[in-house]
Amino acid sequence: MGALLERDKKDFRVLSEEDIVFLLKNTTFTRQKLIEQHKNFIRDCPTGLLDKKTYIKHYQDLYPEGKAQKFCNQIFEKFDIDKNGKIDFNEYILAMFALSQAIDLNGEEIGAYTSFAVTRYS
Ligand SMILES: [Ca+2]
Repeated sequence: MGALLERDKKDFRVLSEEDIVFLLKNTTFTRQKLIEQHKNFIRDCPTGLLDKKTYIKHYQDLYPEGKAQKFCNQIFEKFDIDKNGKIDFNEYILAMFALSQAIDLNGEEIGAYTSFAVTRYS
């Protein structure tokens, strides 16, 4: 988990070889898919970090009648692994992988989060 813990000096806009190796080891995504996803992620999050406010706004745009705030807080906090208040690319990919494996979230949450992610980053 070194790539997740040693972050003080990290430039979150850059997808480093260390990040790629870490994500290849911890997910089933291919190198090409990671590079493609990173381009999309940076297009939407130029700093390389997705903050909760932006995440909630995107969700509200997609589901204007939903109760976005509470739902988004739960999902966001679950995937903000280092608890710095932002989701970086590694956390995003680990979240996408976890959701693709359908672990410990109920079906409704998986459906809604996946819809958000697929719309934004595919
Ligand atoms: Ca984080």
